[in-house]
Parts: sequence; structure tokens; C-alpha cells
Amino acid sequence: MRRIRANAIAILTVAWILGTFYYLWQDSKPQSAAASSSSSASQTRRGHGQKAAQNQNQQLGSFDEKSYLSAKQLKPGDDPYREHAFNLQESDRLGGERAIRDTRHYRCAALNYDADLPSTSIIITFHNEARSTLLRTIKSVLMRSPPSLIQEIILIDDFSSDREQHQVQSHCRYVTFLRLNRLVFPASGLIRSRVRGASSASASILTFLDSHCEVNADWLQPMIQRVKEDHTRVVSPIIDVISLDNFAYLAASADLRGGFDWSLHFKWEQIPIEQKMARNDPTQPIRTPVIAGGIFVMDKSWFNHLGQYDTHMDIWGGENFELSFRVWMCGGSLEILPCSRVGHVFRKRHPYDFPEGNALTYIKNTRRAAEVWMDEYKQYYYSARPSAQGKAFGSITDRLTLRRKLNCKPFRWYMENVYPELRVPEQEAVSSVLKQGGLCLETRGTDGLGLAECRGIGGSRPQSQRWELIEPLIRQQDLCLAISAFTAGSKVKMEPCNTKEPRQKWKPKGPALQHMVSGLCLDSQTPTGPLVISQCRPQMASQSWEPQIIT
Ligand code: UD2
Ligand code: MN
Repeated sequence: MRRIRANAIAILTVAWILGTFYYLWQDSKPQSAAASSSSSASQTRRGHGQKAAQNQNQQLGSFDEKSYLSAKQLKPGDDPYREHAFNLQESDRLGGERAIRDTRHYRCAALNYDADLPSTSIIITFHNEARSTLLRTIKSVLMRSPPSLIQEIILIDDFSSDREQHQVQSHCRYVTFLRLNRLVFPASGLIRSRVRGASSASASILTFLDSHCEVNADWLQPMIQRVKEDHTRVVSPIIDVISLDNFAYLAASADLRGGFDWSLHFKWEQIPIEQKMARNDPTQPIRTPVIAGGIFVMDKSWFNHLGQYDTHMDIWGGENFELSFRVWMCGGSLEILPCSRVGHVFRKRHPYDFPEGNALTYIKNTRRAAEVWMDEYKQYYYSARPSAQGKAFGSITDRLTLRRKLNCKPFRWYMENVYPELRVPEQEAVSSVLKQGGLCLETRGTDGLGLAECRGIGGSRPQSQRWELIEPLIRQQDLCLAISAFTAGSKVKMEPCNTKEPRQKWKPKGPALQHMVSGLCLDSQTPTGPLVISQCRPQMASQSWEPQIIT
């Protein structure tokens, strides 16, 4: 009986000890995968403990969130998409804050950052933003950033019609508020607003955000770390997707970077396969030719040194190309950091007006970027966007002076080193006749060639006398001029074009046409004889070919 009691006591003791351990373990376990708030445990580990004791969220404590949100809510029967191009009803339903899934790769959570990271000024420009999305942007920053990293949040109201939108400001000592002055900024837009915000920033690092974002767990530390290590880096997070219909928070792919086509249309594209293969650490930064534009961190003196933004760009669009080209070509770099995630509501249309129309504004802004930064490559922009030709874009003298002063590299360098994957379009084929004396080079039969009297003028020239000189090929429709062997005296004939075929490669040498591999020149020998290649003597009449463009 005694023995049974002793056993029971032993079992109870063990159960009690185990229970205590379980309780303690539960308590110290990191919070679930949901990014609820920047955990104080991780802040202490990273040395941001000083201010961490304050619950950031409580800094909006006296703010009457309910009445702020309900004052501008949808009325029954209103189209929830009309005003903001997203479902306002769903956004309002979520209120000022919510938990979101931590979408980072699991290895990100184990990374450490310097204890003495500098703080940042967060700049949010907005025009007629919905109250609930704006509030969630601000509160997510307060909830999920180490307090010591936030110097301030600068809200810039770009002429919104709701003049009470900034109420939140008076309830949080971190938030400052600016409203643009119509006299100084007659027709504003996000570019001038950001410059205005940046000029009033007091921290050494700038962080730009759109006004409908939700930042995710530990979003700020990776970006500030990279900029602290090298102030010429401009860094972006992976931008997760907040559904414009139901506001679900969706993880974006971690294999994407920013790219564009020649019309200067931004697109997300896969990281080139060689780079993907070389990535064995998913937490490593991704080099990107351009950034999407809205969410990035940049050293303030570097931002100022590089000329901030082109403030002659209006309303929206194009500034991300201008900034990206400038950063790369003037000595910096752009990267996306996979361990930093920020959600953004991507919309299908602009919910605001462009005084000069959406298309014209985009043309003006991108034309400025192309004219200042793209050198001879701007021709491809104009071919892809013919409507841009002749459209007004203002003076670019200041920006060209800036480019010279900063001693920036040519766009060719950018193409070769930063974005070699962007294919240069085939040069537009220009037809010419190839004249020798009074005669013209023409094709005969299936593969023969010879000189003959030039026939027709302009558009009435016969096909057999029309040539397209697209280095290294000399082509007539699908056939190209080719040597039959690499020795002097070998016949020249026509065969199906192939840019890789060494027998078809030619280049101009004075008035002569030299075969690139053999070094010999196209020679008619006698006006009636066959065409051959022979030692180059460009001064000889039989080797002189004068292209005349057919108009
Ligand atoms: C993307 C960028 C955006 C900007 C734009 C190109 C992201 C997530 N977003 O477009 O930041 O780079 O490409 O220009 O990369 N706004 C003003 N005044 C205006 C118009 C807009 O303050 O006259 C604000 C607007 O409230 C928002 C921000 O500027 O906070 C960006 O505008 P958007 O959200 O309409 O642009 P988005 O995300 O389609
Ligand atoms: Mn946006």
C-alpha cells in the first residue's frame, strides 16, 4: 500500500516537472508563422532592445480608429471599386491592422543584423488613398519594425480631396505630415512629392513606400544592413501581392527581378538561368536591372548626390527607369532582397486623373528618361513607341548637365553589363542598289550573280537588284551573298541566309565589301564574268560597290 502511494507521488512529481517544462517552453517559443509584430526577443538579440519595450501599436493609443474609418465608409449601393480601383468594402472590413503570413524563406529568420543599424525616414506620398489602406500601411510599419530603426514616418498629401486624412499624425510622435502647396507644386504627382518628403527627412537613410502596403516580419533590417554596408546600393524588398478583390495576402515568387521592353514598359521577369543555377543561398540579394519603383531604401546623401529625381516628370510613371539607369550608370547598384517582404495592392487602372491624360504623361516621362540616359539606344524606344515622336517633353539640359557632372557610363555599358538579356531589335532593313560604275549588282537564276544595267527608279526597282546590308549579311529576301571557298578566285553565289555561317559574313572596307573570314574582297573582274573574291584593292573599279538607298 505504502509502495503504491510512493509510486503515485513519484509519477505526480514527474508529471509536474514535465508540465512545468512544457509551460516554460511554450512561453519562450517564437510566435507562430504569422507576422504579428516584431518580436521583442529578436529585437534584443539584434540589439534593438532599448525602445522595444514600448508597444509601437500603442503609440496610436488615443487615436479613435473606429470613427476615423467609419467617417469615410461606403454607402449602401455604392460600387466598392469606383473610387480606389480596389474593393474598398473588403479593405474597410479588415480595419487598421491584421496578422499576415510570414512569406519569407525559412532561412531568413535565422539571419542576424548589426546591432547598430542606422535609423530611417519612411516616406509615403498619397493622393486620395482610402483611409483603411493608408492606416494599415502606417500601422504595419509601427508593428513590424524595430522602433530604433524608425526615425519618422513622413506622410505627404498630394492634394487629396479628403483633408482630414492625416488625423493619425497627431496621435503618433513618429508621424509627420506635409501637404503640398499649390503655388510651389502647381501640378504635382508622386515624383515631386517624394522629393519634397526626402528633403524634409532627418534620418541618413530614406525608405519609400506606396500608401497601400503592409510590411511583413523583419522587412526593414535586411535593407538597412545592405545600404549600411555600401551606401551606393539601392535595395527593394520582394513585393508580395495583396488581392485588390478580397485583400488576401499572397506570397510573390522569389525568382523574379525587374525588367522592361523597348517601349519602357516595366515587367517582372525570371532571373536568368545561369544566375539561378549559381544561387545556392535563397537569402542572397538578386541583382535587378530596374526596380518597380514604389518600395525601396536608399542612402539619403547618395540620393541627393545622384540628383534625387527628375522633378519635371509629372503625376506617375517612368521615374523608376530614370532612377534605375542613373543608379547603375553612375556608380551604384540595384538589388532585391528576398528576406524583406512588403505586400502591395496592385491595381488594374489609375483611380486618379492625369491633367494631360494618362498616355501623354507616360510618354513625357519616359521620353525624358530615354533622351537623357539611353544614348543611341533611344531609337529602339521610338520604334517601339512611335507615338512618342514629336511629343513635348520639356527641357532636359539640367539632367544632361547632371549626367556629365557625375561622369556616368554610357547606356551601352548598362546593356553589356547589367541587362545583356534585353535583345536589341534587328535593325530595320533598308533596301539599296549596289552600283559599280553605271551598272547594278543583280541575281540571276537560282544562285547566280552578275552586273547589269540598273533598271527602274525608287519603288519600281526590280527585286533582283534590291539588297539589304545588315551587317554581317548582304541579303536579298531569304538569300544571302556567300563565298563558295575561302581562297582567292572562289566564286560568290546566293544561298539561304544564316547569320552563323562564316561564308556569309561581310563588312565594308572603304568602297569595297570585304569577306570577314578570308579577308578577300568582292570583285566583278569583268562586267560580264562571274563574281569572285580576290585580294582587296578597294581603289580598283571592279571592287568598288556604292550602295544607293532606294527611297
Ligand atoms: C508603380 C509603383 C509606384 C511608382 C509607379 C511608377 C510599386 C509598388 N508601385 O505603380 O510607386 O513607382 O509604378 O510611377 O512599385 N500618388 C501621388 N500623387 C499622384 C499619383 C500617385 O502621391 O499624383 C501616390 C499614390 O497614392 C501611391 C503612389 O503615389 O501611394 C504610387 O501610385 P500608384 O499606387 O498608383 O502606382 P503603382 O503602384 O501602380
Ligand atoms: Mn501602388
